[in-house]
Amino acid sequence: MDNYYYVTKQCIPNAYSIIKVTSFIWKEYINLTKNYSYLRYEERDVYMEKICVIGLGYIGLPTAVMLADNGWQVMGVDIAEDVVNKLNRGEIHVGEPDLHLLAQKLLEEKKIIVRVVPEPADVFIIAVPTPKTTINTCDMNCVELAVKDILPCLKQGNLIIVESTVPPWTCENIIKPFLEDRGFKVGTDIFLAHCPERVLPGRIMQEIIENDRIIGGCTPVCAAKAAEIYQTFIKGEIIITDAETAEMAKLTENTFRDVNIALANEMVKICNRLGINALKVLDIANNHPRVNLHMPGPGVGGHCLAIDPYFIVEKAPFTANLISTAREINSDMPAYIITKVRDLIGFSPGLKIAVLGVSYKGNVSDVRESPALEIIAGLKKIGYEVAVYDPLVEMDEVERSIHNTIQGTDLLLILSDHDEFKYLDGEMIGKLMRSPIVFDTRNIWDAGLNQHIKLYNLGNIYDCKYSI
Ligand code: SAJ
Repeated sequence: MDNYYYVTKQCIPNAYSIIKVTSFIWKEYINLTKNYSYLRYEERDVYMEKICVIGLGYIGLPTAVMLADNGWQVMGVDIAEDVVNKLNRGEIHVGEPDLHLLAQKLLEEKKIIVRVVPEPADVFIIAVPTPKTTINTCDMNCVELAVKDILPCLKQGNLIIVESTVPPWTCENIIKPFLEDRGFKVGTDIFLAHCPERVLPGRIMQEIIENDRIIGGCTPVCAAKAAEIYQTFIKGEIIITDAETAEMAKLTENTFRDVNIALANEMVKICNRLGINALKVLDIANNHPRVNLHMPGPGVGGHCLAIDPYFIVEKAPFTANLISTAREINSDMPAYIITKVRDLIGFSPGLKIAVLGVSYKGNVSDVRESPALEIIAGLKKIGYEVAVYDPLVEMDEVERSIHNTIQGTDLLLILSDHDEFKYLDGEMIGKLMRSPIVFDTRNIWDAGLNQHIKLYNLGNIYDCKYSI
């Protein structure tokens, strides 16, 4: 940047001053706005009344609920008719603690109206999924469709907020030109901001209020307008920046976590080779005040960590080496677990495995990108008989009884860290299983006094050859 200023200063003295002044205004603007205090609904800009939330999934529905609960008139839109019909019947399809009752109440009171097609509003919040494509790039279809869908409703003064996770420069280089091609000047006619969601599934209803919020405006005015919306329900700090910084910051947060978990998973592989207990190593290393290693596990799933880092790689494929490698390490974990299962019990026809947990992590019902799915499929492919239990997941192959799942099996494989699995009755396991071997990939269970159960985890798995 210094070089840029220097070159600019030498060549075009006026341009240099303009850049400096603009940067000063931006910095001052940030200082002015970052200390926003909680703004009550009545204190808001009166011309903004109605908010249309596009996409009523894990993020859109809780956002619509929070806004409606804080006085906004909310219209929720989803292209999936069954979602709209369910919500109109008061059935809440998102399994998130503390969401159901509040959502039902607001729907009943018509404070949230649900539709398939958007209608004119003052603010449009886009919270649709951005999955990855088969070549690991961001699939922008839903975002593009959402922007196209709101076009007929747009009018001067509208604010569009993108909450969906997107690659850097999406607002500036894709959405803004799209709107400007239709005659709206962003920053004067219409306002555009990226305000990424940062909430943890399982704690969405708390974190949506308490977490600090990044507001990335295409212009400072866009950011200010977006901040005004979030101030009505957010108690955390509002961090104002530009759209591309917000986009990149969001991706960086999830990438940090993915890379950290990859290091822990790689430590497991290395320690297992060296005959050292990786879990003890990580625990001791974390005792250092400046070390915070995450937990190793059967793989990284969900719709965020397993996907978002690719959006950085997509933009800088030859530079994002560490990020790509971390993704490879984490994506390889299901295969590693399958190999360890084979090491543990060998293979012969008729061997039975009970899998506990299908969701991508504990206490959620979400199975998107769940490593458990890959592990279950891989075990079946080898020829093991696999029975699956998950108290939170409704799928055809998921048993409803834990007893039936465990009965007569040769290995109990824990893949999700649900609270229910932390308190499994060792005596019951010992009695029900044909050979009582437990492989706890989440390190959540303790066999206690049940000495006859062979318990393995990612720490002592090096010691596992042919336990049967
Ligand atoms: N996992 C490990 N080891 C760990 C932590 C997690 O293997 O130490 C695994 C989990 O089992 C799971 C995956 O990683 O399979 C992701 O789980 P998570 O709890 O780390 O994250 P998500 O995907 O549920 O939510 C993340 C959060 N991001 C951060 O904490 C930086 C959340 O705040 C984001 O809003 C969310 O992604 C999102 O929507 O982007």
